[in-house]
Amino acid sequence: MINPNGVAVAAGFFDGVHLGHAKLISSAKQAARERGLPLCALSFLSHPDDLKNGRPTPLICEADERARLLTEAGADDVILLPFGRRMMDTPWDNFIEQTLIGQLNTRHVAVGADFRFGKGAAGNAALLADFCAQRGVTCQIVDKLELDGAEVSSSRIRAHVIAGNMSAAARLLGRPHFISGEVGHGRGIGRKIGAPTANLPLPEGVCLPPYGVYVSELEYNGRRLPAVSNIGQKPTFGAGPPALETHVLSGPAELYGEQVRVYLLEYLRPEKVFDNEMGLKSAIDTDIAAARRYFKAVD
Ligand code: RBF
Ligand code: MG
Repeated sequence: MINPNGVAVAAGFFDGVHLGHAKLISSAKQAARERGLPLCALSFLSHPDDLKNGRPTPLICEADERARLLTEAGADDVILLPFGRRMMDTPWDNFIEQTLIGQLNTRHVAVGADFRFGKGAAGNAALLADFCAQRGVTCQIVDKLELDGAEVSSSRIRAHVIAGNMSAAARLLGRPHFISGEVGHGRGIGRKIGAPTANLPLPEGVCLPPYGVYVSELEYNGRRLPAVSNIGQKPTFGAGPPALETHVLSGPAELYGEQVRVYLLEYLRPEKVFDNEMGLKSAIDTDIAAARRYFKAVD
């Protein structure tokens, strides 16, 4: 893991890798380039609050997607450290000494102005800067990004997602919120009623928008296909396990076993119980028409 020439490190949890995180990563990348260092994004596998609170914080995205997004934002390397009792009980100065300097050979470090770290969250940006100065490590403290009169933060985005306010979430993320996973087999009912779907199980530990129907895009193989999705338990057919079902507007997509992202662009309506398949079919036809209008309008 150790890099003989040293690395620049951008440290944070980076849930969702939103526009504020992108600003931090690109500032750090610039500083790294000036020093001829690779930029490493340093984050954790699980959220530090999980241990403190004794329950998981619902995240904007899972760890593997967080790593992918950090790379897309400009990190040359991503390190996700486990966050267990030992890490939680590590004093802030030991974290700098052992992890940043000892393990990673950090020569430059960038953090957000509200960065807290170490036992009891006693470490902050000012203490980090002081300590680094004594060790010949340069330190960059990046102000939080403000947008529409408020700071961009993961917790604000989570609240938008949970409320189904997808356009507000997208504004702060710099892209629509997505759910990713491997397409599984359905029961073929969708095909029978003229709306075949690619189905994803709902990931655990991720914050979800309300059950209902959304204008969406299915990303597969680097292409984003216009679609319409239902999140829920399809109560018309006796409430199964919660799933995300996506119907691609341009035709059937056989994607069983493929890894996809489904971007949720706009909430259309709540999930309903219909008396029969005909009622559901006509509602889905209306959803498809609404999605087509959405894509026409934004073209
Ligand atoms: N199932 C329901 O029980 N109620 C709904 O309101 C509902 N809306 C849907 C809207 C769309 C656009 C799609 C693609 C599916 C919807 N479903 C709904 C799920 C549907 O029952 C399911 O796709 C088929 O049963 C095939 O699994
Ligand atoms: Mg299906």
